[in-house]
Amino acid sequence: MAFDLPKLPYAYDALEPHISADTLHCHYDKHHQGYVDKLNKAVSGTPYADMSLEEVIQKSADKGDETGIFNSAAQHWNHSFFWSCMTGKSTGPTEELTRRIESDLGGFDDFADLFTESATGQFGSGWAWLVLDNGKLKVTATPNAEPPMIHGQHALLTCDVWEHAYYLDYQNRREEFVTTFLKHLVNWDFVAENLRMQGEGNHAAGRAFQDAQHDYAKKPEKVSANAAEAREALEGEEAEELEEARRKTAAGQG
Ligand code: MN3
Repeated sequence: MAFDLPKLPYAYDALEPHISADTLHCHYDKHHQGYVDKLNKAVSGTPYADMSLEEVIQKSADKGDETGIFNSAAQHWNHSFFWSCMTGKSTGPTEELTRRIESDLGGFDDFADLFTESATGQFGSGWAWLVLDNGKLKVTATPNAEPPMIHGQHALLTCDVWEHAYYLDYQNRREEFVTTFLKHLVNWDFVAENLRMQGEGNHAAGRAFQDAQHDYAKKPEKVSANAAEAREALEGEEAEELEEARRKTAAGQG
């Protein structure tokens, strides 16, 4: 099964004046499509061709001779996630998010400073993230294609700080791009949904939600239905297995 480019969740000009249609055409049509094409070519005829995108990323990470596959797969995942992190109708963080940002990061202004510092402090190409790490919110930056999942963290929000993400609109002013992103472009409903689904800290919810994220990129109204399905899945057999695993971990056997 070939990997495909998810549909952009908005029109090319929906993020103007903060991100131009020219940037989105170049970034989505050329860069993201390029990663998908390279990935399909590289996995063709290999065991990777039958894996989910997340499995390809986890299994190719840290394998020296599979760097090409890892980079294309991770960049495909990162970009699919990044498109959903933005909206032309950005509001502020939800109540729950505001509370968590306050308790884990000291408040929204501290979070914004930290996120901007991480994004501008990332030398060369990479990504700035808000992640859930061991149940706590954390701000990080990763180099090149690296996604938080390879460190066992759940991505909640990201900003692409490769030059191709902002150079047409902001030239070398990365900081201005990132502060504009935080102020005008973040889809806080998407971030809140990520927090709600992954806060369980378990594999099944994480996987089900990642599927939902792909659907979200294709069809925004479907995300709630998929999130509900993910929660229901936890009430069946998987929930029992997870409970058993949790008990073992708590007893120090896990
Ligand atoms: Mn990019």
